[in-house]
Amino acid sequence: AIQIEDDRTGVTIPTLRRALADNLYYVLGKPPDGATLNDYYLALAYTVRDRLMQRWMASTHTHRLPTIKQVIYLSAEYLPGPHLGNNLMNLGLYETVQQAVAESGLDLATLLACEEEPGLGNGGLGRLAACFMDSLATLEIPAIGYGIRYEFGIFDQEIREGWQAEITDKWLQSGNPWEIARPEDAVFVKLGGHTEASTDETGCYQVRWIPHQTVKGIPYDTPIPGYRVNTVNTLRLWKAEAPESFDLSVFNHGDYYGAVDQKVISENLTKVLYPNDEPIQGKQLRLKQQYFFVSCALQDLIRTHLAQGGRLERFHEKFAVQLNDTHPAIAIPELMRLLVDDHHVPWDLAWTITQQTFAYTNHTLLPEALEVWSLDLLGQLLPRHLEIIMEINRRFLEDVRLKFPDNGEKMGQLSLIADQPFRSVRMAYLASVGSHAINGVAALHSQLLQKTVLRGFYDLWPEKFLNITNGVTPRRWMLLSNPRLAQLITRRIGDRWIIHLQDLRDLEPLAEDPEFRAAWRSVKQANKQALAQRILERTGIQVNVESLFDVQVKRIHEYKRQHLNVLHIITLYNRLKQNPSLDLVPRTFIFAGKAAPGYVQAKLIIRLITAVGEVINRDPAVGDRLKVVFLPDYNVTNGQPIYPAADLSEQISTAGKEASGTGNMKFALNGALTIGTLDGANIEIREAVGSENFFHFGHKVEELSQLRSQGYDPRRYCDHSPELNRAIHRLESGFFAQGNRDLFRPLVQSLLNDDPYFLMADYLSYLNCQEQVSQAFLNEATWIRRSILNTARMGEFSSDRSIREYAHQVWQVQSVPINLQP
Ligand code: 26M
Repeated sequence: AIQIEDDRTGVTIPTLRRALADNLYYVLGKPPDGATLNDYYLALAYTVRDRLMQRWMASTHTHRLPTIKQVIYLSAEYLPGPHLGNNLMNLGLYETVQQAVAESGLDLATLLACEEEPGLGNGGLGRLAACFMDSLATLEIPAIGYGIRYEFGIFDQEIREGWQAEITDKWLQSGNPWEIARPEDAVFVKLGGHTEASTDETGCYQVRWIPHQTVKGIPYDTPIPGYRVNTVNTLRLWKAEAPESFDLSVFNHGDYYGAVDQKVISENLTKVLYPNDEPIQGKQLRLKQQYFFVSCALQDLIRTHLAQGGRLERFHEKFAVQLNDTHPAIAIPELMRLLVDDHHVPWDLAWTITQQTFAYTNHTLLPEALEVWSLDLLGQLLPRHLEIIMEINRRFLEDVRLKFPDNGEKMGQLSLIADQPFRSVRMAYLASVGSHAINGVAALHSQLLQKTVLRGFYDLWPEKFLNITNGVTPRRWMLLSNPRLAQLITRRIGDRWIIHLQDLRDLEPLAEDPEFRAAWRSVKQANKQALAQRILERTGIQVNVESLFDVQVKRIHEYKRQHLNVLHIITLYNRLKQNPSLDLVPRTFIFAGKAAPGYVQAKLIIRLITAVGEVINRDPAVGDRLKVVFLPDYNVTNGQPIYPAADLSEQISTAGKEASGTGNMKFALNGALTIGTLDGANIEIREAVGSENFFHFGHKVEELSQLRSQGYDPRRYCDHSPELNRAIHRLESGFFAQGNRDLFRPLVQSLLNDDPYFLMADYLSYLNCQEQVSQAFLNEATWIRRSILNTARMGEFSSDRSIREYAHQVWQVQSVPINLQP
C-alpha cells in the first residue's frame, strides 16, 4: 500500500496551514510574499482537492467493478457553480479551513470570491444537471456526468447605458485547479466522408465509414463529492484537439501550414457554448459538438466495460444512460453503430441493448426549441448515422403499420423524419423510440408532453412515460448560500434536513412561536441587508431594506414575461403620480438574467427594465417607496445571495410554457412567498405549501387554448382596463425613453397585435393578486408565518427526491457505500 503523506490528507489546523504553504510553493511556484490572492485561492483549492483524492480514487475503482451498475448522465450543459465552498462544505472542512486560513492572515470569503465559475450552460437545464450530480454523489450512487469542456462558456453580462453587452467568458484564464486532464484516455471521433458497404469472408454484410476528418477527444475530470460521504463521482468533460501525425500527414501530404489550419479547425469544435434560446437551424458546429461528446462518452464506456471483462450483451446491465434533453440523442444511432459496425453485434440484439440503455428527459414543449437536424446536414457530417436512423425509422414504422393497419396517417405522424419545412430528423422522436423511459420534469409538463409533442408515442407505449418533478440541492441552495437560515433551522430541529429535506416539516409548529418568528425575521432582514449592500456596490442604487423585495431572476424570455412584471411596476408608478400621497406598500423590484445575444426582443426587455428604473429611481415624488434594480451578470455565484433575501418570488410564465422551473423551488425553500401562474412545478409547490401561502393568478392552460380558439384579441383588454391602457400608453409615449417613441415600439406592437404569451389577458388578475400580496405584507406576523410554512413544506423539492425516483423507476440502480480501507 502507498503511504499517503499526512500533508495531503490531514485536517488539523496546523496541517492545513502547512499544506496551503506547500501547495503555494511547490505546485504554484510562489513564495508567500510574492503570491497574489488568486495564487492563494489556487493553493487552497489544491489543498482541498488533495483531501478528496483518496475518496475519488476509491470511488472510481469500486464503480468500475462489473457487478456495479452506474448512472451515465449525458448533458451538453453543466452549471456546477464555484467548487471550493461546496467541496469544503461537503467534506465537513468549512469551519476548520476558515480558521486555518485566518491564522495564515487570509480571509476565506475573499479567496472564495477569486473562483471563476464554470458557466458551461445556459440556465435551468444545465443547473439541473449540476444539482443531480450533487444528489447522485450524496446518495452514494455511482455516476459519471459526461459533457463538453467549452473554452468559452456562457458570456458575462454587463449593462452599458441600460443595454446588455456580452463579454467573453474566460473561466480557464487563471487556471482550473479542479480538473485533471487524462490524455492517456483520449479517443478519436470521425466526422464527414462516406460509407462503403461490403460482404466479408463469412458472407456478413458490413458497412465501413470512411471519414473526411478525425478529431481527438481529451477528457478532463472534475471530482464531484457527496455531502459527508466517501463517494466522489466524476464529471468528465471532453476537449477537441487535432490528432497529431497520421491525420495531418496523410490528408495534407506534407502541407505543414495546411496541417496547422486543420488543427485550428479541430480545436474550434469545443470552443464555445451555444445559447439555447436562439434558432440553431443549420448550425453545423453545434451538431458536431453534440456528436463529439456523445461519441467520446460511449467509446469511453465500451472501452472500460471490455477492459473489465464485461460483455457487450450486458452493456445495459452495467450502464443506465440518461439523455438530458435531445442534445445528446445522437447517442442512440452512435451506440447502434458502435455495436453493429465496430463490434459485429446483430442489429436486433443491438437495438434491444440500446433501448434498455437509454432514457430520455424532455425539458421544453416550446415548438421553436424542439431540435430537428436536416437530412442534408446529417448526411454530410454523419453519413453512417443517417443510414442507421433511416433503418431505425423503417423498422419502427413497419411495427406501427402492423399495429394500426388501416391508419395510413399514423405513419406520417410518427415518422422520425419530418418533410416540412425541409426533410429533417425529429430528435425528440428519435430519443423516444430509442429509450425505455421518457419523462417530463413537472406533473403538468409530463401531462402536456403526453398530450401534445409525444402524443403518438404515448398512445403506442403508455408504460414508457413517467413524470419526475425537478428538485434542487439543499446543500448549495440552503446550507451554503443561506448559512444564517441553515443555522437557525439546525438549532431547532437538528441537521438531518440537509440530507432528508422532508425533516423541514418539523418547523411547522414553530410557525406559531413568536420568538421563532422574530428569529426568522432577523435572518431575512440580515440577508436583505447583505443583498442591499451588493446592489449598492454593483448598481449604485440605494434600496430600502424594510421594503418588500420582489424578485424575478431567470433567463430573459418573452414566455417568462418579465415585461408583465414591468407593466405592474408602471401601474404602481402611475398611481403614485396620480395620487402622490398614496399609501403604497414600499417595494424593491429586483431583476437579473441574461438574454440570448441574438434575441432582440429579450434584449429590449432588459432595456425596458433599466429604463423604467432610471425614471422611477430618481423621481423625488416616489422617494424610497419604489425602486427598480437590474443586477448584471446573473449566474450561480451571483444568484446565491439573491434567493435568501427575497420576500416575493415572481414565477409568472404563460401557463403551459415553463416546463418546471427550479428557481421557484430555491425561493420557496428559502422562505420567499410565490406569486405565480399555474404552470410547471408552481402547481406542485402550491399544493405542497398550501394555497393560502401561495399567490396564484392568471389563465390556466385550457383557458388559454379556449381564448386562442375563440380568436384572441389583446386590444380588447386595453379597452376594458383603464390602468392597462395607461401603462401601455406610458410605454408608447416614449416617457421612459427620453421621448423616443420608437424605442419600445416593438414590444408594444407585439403586445397589442399578437400577444402570443397572453400578458394582456393575465394583466388584471396579476394586478389584483399583487394587491393581495401588498396587503399580506402589511401583516408582518402572518407574512412570517407563511414564510416559515413555505420552507417547512418544501421538502419534496430536493433533487435527492428526484434522483431517488430516477434510481428506482428508470435506472434500477442502488447505493454503493465506498469503503476507504478495503
Ligand atoms: C429555443 C429557441 C427559441 C426559444 C426558446 C428555446 C428554448 C427554450 C427552452 C430552448 C431550450 C429550452 O429548454 C432548455 C431548458 O433549459 N429547459 C428548462 O429546463 C429546466 C430544467 O428541467 C426547467 O426547469 C425549465 O422550466 C426549462 O425551461
